[in-house]
Amino acid sequence: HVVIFSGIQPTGVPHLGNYLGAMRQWRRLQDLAGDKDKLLFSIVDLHAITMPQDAQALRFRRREMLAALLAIGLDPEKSTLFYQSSVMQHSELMWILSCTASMGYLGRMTQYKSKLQADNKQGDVNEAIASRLKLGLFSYPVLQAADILVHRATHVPVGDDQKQHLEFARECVTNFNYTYQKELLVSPETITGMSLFSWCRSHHCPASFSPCFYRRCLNVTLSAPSPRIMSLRDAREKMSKSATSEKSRILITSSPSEIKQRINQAVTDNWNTVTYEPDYRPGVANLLEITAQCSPEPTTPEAVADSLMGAKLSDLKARCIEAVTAELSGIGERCRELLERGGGKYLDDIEAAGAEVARQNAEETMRLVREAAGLATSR
Ligand code: AQP
Repeated sequence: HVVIFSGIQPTGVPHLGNYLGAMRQWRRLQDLAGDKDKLLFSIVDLHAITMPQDAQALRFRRREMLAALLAIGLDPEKSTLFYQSSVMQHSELMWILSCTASMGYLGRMTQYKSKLQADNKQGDVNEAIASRLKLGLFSYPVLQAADILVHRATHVPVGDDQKQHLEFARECVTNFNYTYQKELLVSPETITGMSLFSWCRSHHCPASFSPCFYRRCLNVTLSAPSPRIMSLRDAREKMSKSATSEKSRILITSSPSEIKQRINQAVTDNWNTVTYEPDYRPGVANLLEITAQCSPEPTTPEAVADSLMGAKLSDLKARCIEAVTAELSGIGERCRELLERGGGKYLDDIEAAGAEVARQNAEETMRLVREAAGLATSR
């Protein structure tokens, strides 16, 4: 059966990019999953500390992220929700995978390279950059691979920006299984329409079989493939929690007036028409993508642009505001209410229960891994 794993860093309130690129997909998969399918969603605090974090703030942000996941509709009865640092097996497997992972491959990761370039802009020489960059940032994809592999995930729904890291996780499986001569770790699929289609076929899931989880997932993922949502200030960069300008993002807890303000202030260009040309008009293309993603019926940015032929950019912005406001309606209130419920105890109890399930699941893998690697198995 299917094991779905994904994670999100507790580095601030999630934004529209996190929501459309990953979290909404998680909710849809949860709603489609059968009794035997496992869904695990982790708040990955160990990843968050690859950048400096204040301990107190991190503790708060973990809870805040849990509240956000519940507020968008994840149900702890159906999905296992837990903090990464509650399940030490993630870090243990990371070390073991590090021993067979290639430094060369890690060095080619675009996320790492973009951090190098960001530092380079400040005019430093390479040696100084290398000494300032931390090992954790370099080996981040190994921990990400461990997160997935320790739960024997078959499918990993992530945003478009994470596809390269998923490739690396598959590489870790090959290296580990080859080194220890055992088909022990499971190679995960990135969830896109096509990957589910091939999974479905290779598992002889007949097209006529209904209700079939894979076919239903396929419909969802094909009708709304994972988009990459860009910054509202500079549409060549992705929308990000940690970008300095607050105007660059829409939080999922934003009020209707905040949504309106952000979209009205979004940087576009000087042509007062609506066309979908991502290479020449990235700011307009981003608003079209957001509008398409938030439309009640599945549609594409091209179709939204066609429906606005002859209209002005202010018409596109008005359409975008309407769609986003409807999509995010109620999330902010639910989130605030959950954070306050029982003075935080409600959230802590949900996490404790999720962490216990995740620990048991991870331990099943780790027993086999320790055995295969000749490590101590008594715990
Ligand atoms: N702009 C985006 N468009 C689509 N998907 C996105 N994701 C992130 N940004 C976009 C997806 O959200 C999931 C969780 O991301 P994360 O918090 O674990 O890390 P991130 O990708 O580094 O996200 P941020 O918002 O940019 O956080 P910071 O600023 O803390 O680094 C992932 O599946 C990601 O693909």
